[in-house]
Amino acid sequence: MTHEIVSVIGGKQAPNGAAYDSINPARVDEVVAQVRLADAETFASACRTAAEAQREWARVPAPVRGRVIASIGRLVEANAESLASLVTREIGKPYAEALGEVREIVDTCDFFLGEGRRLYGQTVPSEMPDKSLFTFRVPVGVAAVITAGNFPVAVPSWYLVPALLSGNAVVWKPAEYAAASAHALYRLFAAAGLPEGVLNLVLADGSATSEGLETALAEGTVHKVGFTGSTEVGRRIGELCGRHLQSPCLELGGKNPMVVMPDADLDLAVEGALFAGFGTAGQRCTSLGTVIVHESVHAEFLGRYTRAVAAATIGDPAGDVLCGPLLDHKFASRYEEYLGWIQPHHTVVSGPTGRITGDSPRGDFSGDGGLYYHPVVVDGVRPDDRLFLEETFGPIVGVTTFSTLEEAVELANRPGYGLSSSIYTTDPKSAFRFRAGIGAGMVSVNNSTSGAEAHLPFGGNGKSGNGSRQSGMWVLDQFTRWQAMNWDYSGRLQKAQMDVAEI
Ligand code: UN1
Repeated sequence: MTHEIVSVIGGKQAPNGAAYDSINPARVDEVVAQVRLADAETFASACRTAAEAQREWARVPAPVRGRVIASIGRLVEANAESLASLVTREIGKPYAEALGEVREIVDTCDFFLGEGRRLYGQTVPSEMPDKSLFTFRVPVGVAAVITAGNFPVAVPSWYLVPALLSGNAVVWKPAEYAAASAHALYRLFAAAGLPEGVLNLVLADGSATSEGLETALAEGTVHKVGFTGSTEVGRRIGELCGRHLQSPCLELGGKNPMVVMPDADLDLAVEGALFAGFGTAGQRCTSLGTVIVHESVHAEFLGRYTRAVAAATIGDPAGDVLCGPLLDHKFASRYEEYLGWIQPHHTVVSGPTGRITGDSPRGDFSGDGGLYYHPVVVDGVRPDDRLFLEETFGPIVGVTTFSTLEEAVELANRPGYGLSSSIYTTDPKSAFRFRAGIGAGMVSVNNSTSGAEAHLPFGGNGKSGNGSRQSGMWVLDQFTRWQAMNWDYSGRLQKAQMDVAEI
């Protein structure tokens, strides 16, 4: 069932380029789609097409644009199973999670369809009589949206839906290894009645994208870049945008801590650490990096955690498993490098590390032909260790101990990321003190570091992003700009600051 997919610009298939095979990471010999990768000029021309189409789209009343968003939500819902199956097949995400991911698109549409009838501006009192002041949200223009493949359909929708709703056109560049899922989502968006050129899909590699983006920024055909991916690439995009006086919306990596207090419900904490560490094979930007556990419950927590990890289901993501394969070859080899950080003096408490070949330890599946890795728990990770400081993007969790909450907060902040965080405690004082001290954009209490809901602000600080937020109403500040209007009906020239009425 291999099919070829190409970029779609202005509703038309774009010229073919270099070939790329998107594979099924559970069976690496299976090609899910043959992708044609566009060159830099094709990316730049998509931005020109979008800029042209955006003028008309911005004139469509926002409530009507909201109706298109409603149709997108309905279409995605009606095709949820097939889209989720494709996501599972292309990136190895367990089916239940893939279905949840599709659900997140519907949630996002549900939230924004009504925003078409709001997009509120304000009326503001003037310092002068017979004069009214207003604010309006205006679209930025064209958004270039560049997304990772670990959430190949939900995270793109966090950008696409609000950007389109608020009157922007979009050029979307998904990850090559998730191109088929992206293409399927693009088709659902297009089928909902978006005019041609308002949403364009460009399948391209990183270097063509950065070259094309540079041209578009210089030509003035891109006005906002939304990027989800690594800190390293985010930094390059930030530099590129900065040269053109633009601030991108960046959602980058994480090294997300989970603090376990002495009064925590340990079974709950173990369950949370299992899902956060090994769900999505540890490949969420919100995945758990390090458990920071109070020294008095460390031994008990570790015992229960390692037993839970040993019993976790790994295997074919089409089935009911916690942990499937890694996303693709590139991620697998990078993760193997990370595994190389584990020095002889590290204490791996979970059993074997590395690729699962042949029958799994429990004999319930064969790892042959898939990018499956053993889940790894390392105890006694020191705060100056790479394993403590750097994002690993794979199924590995470090464990370390603390004695006071202040120390736990200090450890939790130390890696310099700031995306998600979590504390397990039954004492509200500890929860609020942790919240106040942590540098992360998101804090969970008695819940996993991953699994944010679609209508809260999602995003990070430090190495996790530039403080911009996706999701919920906050993302509108990324895709609209405030325009101020004053209207003087006094019939004379009233000068601000100079003609202020006396009391
Ligand atoms: C990501 O990995 O880029 O909070 C996003 C979560 C998901 C989104 C993760 N809703 O884990």
